[in-house]
Amino acid sequence: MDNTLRNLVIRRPNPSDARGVYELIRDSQTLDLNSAYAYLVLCDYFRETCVIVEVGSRVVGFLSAFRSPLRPDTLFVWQVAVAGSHRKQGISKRMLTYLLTKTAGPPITYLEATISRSNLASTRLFTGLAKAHDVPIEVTTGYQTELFPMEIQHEEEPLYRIGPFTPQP
Ligand code: 9YT
Repeated sequence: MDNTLRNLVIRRPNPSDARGVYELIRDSQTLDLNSAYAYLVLCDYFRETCVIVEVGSRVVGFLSAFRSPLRPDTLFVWQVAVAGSHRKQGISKRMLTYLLTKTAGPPITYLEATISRSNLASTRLFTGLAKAHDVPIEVTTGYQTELFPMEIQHEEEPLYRIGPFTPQP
């Protein structure tokens, strides 16, 4: 095992993490870079459903999610990012497991996320999660390219819906 994982800390974020999160997403080159302010709000108001992984003082992983206001038993996973230097070590799976097992409030019955076809890491993460928990996974239309500004030519983002998970005893 990579010895850096022994120094790995997985925790909820706080506003002081937002700069490191912004830089992680910027350097990932696979995700949509949101504003620095958006990451501040996520690390502050949405910290109960977000996860940080740090090695030493460096943010190497970030997962953002929130409960759907319309369906509180459903968690929408917004972004999952792992630094290039720390990929293929199970960090994204550990963040998702942390989210599923340590999120306060009503049990999480469904996970939803949109994943572009080029985001193979997240596709594998979510299909693997459904298989590991032996729960259904449904892929539907999600956000089509036409919903994004023409000039950015954004990939379509199919919607993945996983569940129902049975509540952990
Ligand atoms: C699960 C995940 O990382 N989805 C990414 C959605 C979108 N392309 C974004 O926010 O980067």
